Amino acid sequence: MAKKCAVITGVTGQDGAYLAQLLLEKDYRILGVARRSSHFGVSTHRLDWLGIADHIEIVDGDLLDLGGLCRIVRDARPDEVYNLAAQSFVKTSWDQPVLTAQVTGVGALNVLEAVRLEAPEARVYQASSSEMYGLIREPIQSETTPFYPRSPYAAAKVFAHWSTVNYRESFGMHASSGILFNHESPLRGLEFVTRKITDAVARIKLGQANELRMGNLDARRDWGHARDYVRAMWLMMQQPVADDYVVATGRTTTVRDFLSAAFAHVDLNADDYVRIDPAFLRPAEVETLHGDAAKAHRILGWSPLISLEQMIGEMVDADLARHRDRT
Ligand code: NDP
Ligand code: GDR
Repeated sequence: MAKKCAVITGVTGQDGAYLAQLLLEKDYRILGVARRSSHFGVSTHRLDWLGIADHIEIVDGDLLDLGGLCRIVRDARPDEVYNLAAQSFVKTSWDQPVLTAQVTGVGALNVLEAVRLEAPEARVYQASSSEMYGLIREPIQSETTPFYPRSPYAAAKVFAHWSTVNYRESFGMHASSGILFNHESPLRGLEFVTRKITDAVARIKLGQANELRMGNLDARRDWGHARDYVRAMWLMMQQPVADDYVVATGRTTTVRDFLSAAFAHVDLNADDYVRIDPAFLRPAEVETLHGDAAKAHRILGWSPLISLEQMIGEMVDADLARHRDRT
């Protein structure tokens, strides 16, 4: 039997790397879409970290370029297309709102349109986000909770989400949205709060830094592990009927408690090192998120396997190893 083929946009990002690893274990052929820069080659440091860079075919492509996406889909005739690419950092979206709308919003529509035109039987996964709930309308958010976006990023994701629903309903495409709550790992970008913390904890422990400047410590997030969450993406693509699913742990934690746990992992006290810096506050905040993944449990048979404590330990240990290697 021919191998299944998957196209992954955003393959150089956190989720792209873990998803590629999962699909390789399942013997897929993987085409990873990556945008060109002036530097030679593609930045594959996450794929290298997982030891899988040589097993992925990288193709040049940008979410803003519909023609290029059509070419990729036409040539590959994929079974599954995972749209993980985005301008994904919420805080930057206030500085680059139009770019964020174009990449994170219209870019997703470009992917849907490329599949509709060139391979309409292919199954599409859209990376929707719990940020869409924003100023929450219900204390625990499920697929039926109304959206109230609080950033240009979240507004763009709402557009992409409804475009996905609309292509499913208009054209009968197998297009699903995973409304994923925050998920982290040692491959998380350094600008996101969890990795910023674990990286700083490691440097402080090794005597390479002596403080950590932070924004709103009262924000609450429902944090899971990226490795668990990419499994949910794949499960959605295996269902006979496309649909939308919340993916979350059902546990919500403050940034302050995450900080305490990360410092405690190396026997330090967060209060001795953390300073509040208004530069890290946002024009509008998402104060709290708490997901209800009952539908994913029931229909996909999905549950998270990695606890918050295990994840924090893994992230701090990975950052300690990275910084030790540099000294
Ligand atoms: P990352 O920021 O780690 O990765 C984003 C990826 O998008 C990178 O590969 C980046 O490429 C690529 N990209 C950015 N702009 C373009 C473009 N114009 N054309 C092609 N590729 C582009 O994000 P994550 O892996 O954390 O998240 C994956 C997806 O899931 C994103 O859409 C994010 O918004 C969404 N999401 C993430 C959650 C999380 O907690 N991680 C939760 C919910 C949703 P490059 O390497 O060149 O920068
Ligand atoms: P978020 O993630 O905005 O939820 O989006 P991030 O880790 O950036 O922020 C989480 C919360 O922590 C607070 N915070 C800080 N955040 C950062 N980055 N730096 C700080 O110093 C800091 N101090 C406090 C923030 O205010 C916020 O409340 C992530 C991204 O992956 C999105 O792409 C994805 O859609 C959502 O998660 C779900």
